Amino acid sequence: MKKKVALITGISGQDGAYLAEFLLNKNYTIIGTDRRSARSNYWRIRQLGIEDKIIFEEMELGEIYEIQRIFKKYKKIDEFYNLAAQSFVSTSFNSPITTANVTGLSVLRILETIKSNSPKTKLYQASSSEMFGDVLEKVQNEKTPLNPQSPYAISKVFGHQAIKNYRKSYNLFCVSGVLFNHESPLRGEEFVTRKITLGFAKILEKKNFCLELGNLYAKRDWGYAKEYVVAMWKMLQQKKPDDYVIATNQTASIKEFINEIRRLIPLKTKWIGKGLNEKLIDVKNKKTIVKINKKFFRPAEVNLLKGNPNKAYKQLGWKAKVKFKELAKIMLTAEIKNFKKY
Ligand code: NAP
Ligand code: F7E
Repeated sequence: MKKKVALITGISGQDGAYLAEFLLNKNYTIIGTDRRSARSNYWRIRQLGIEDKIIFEEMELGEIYEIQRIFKKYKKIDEFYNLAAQSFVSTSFNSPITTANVTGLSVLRILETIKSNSPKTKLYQASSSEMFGDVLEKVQNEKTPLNPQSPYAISKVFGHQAIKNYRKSYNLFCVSGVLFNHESPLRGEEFVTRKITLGFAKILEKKNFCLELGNLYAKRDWGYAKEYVVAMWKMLQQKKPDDYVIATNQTASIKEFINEIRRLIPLKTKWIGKGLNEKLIDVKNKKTIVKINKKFFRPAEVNLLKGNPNKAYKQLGWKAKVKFKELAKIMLTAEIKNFKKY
């Protein structure tokens, strides 16, 4: 049987790396695309030991001609996973137009290219729980109304609606995975879970490091990225294209995530103070190890996310095994191991 060909945009990101690893194990040929950059950014792929197994292509998502060029070059692309995005919510407030172009409009460029050049290609779009924003239902599912609170989330809503529209209008096999936060040791250092695990590894190592954070009380439904990429693939193996929520159905605040880390480390710590003066201190020497910095607050916050993944369970047979407590352990353990290595 001929090998299936999958193209992954955003190959250098967390999900791109895990998805490539997963599909390689399923014997796919992988074309990984990224934007031109002066620096190679393949540390995740190298860490997974799969760099030699991927065909890398430069593809500027801002140019429809670039996407068409890749389709002309490869002729048969069975599955297209669109994971590239300006994915950091904070940055989207400072760069809203770039975010809308990359994260939102690119989806339309890809859809138009598939419609005209390769209508049999199946498309996965990386939608996001951020689209629920200031939530209109306590637990969010595929039918929950969207109420985005950032330029990032607005851009994702655009992509999400474009997928639905092209599926209906042109009968394309295109799906959206509405993924809730998913983390791992390969998470970017700017995202809060990784910032916390890296921060605590530094605290344990250097002793005089202080971790500065923003809003400790926002709640997220945190899962493990390695499990979430499996759901992406499953969505493209269904008879009919559809959208799915992927989540753990558990929610916890940033403070609760830190409290989980506190249970894992050999330091006696205590929360003191309130509001901007809230701190975590080392009980023994009274040093501050976590403090609040206003600069990490967002102009508009998403306070609560909790997903209902029942549809994915029933139709895809997918269920999250790793919940946030185990995730904290996986991430901290990897962080400490990395510190020892270097
Ligand atoms: P990530 O680690 O931030 O990776 C994003 C990828 O997009 C990187 O490969 C990055 O390339 C690429 N990218 C950024 N700007 C680009 C541009 N202008 N042109 C082309 N590529 C660009 O994100 P992730 O966590 O793997 O997430 C994958 C996708 O799922 C994203 O679309 C994200 O928005 C979405 N999502 C993520 C989560 C989550 O919790 N992780 C949840 C829901 C949805 P560089 O290396 O060059 O920067
Ligand atoms: O923030 C709060 C912050 O940046 C989580 C992306 O993958 O998931 C991610 O978006 C929460 C927010 O992720 C800091 O205010 C407090 O409430 O880790 P984050 P995110 O914004 O939820 C969704 C599903 C995506 O689609 C996105 O692409 O943590 N928070 N203090 C902080 N956040 C950061 N980054 N840094 C802090 O110091």
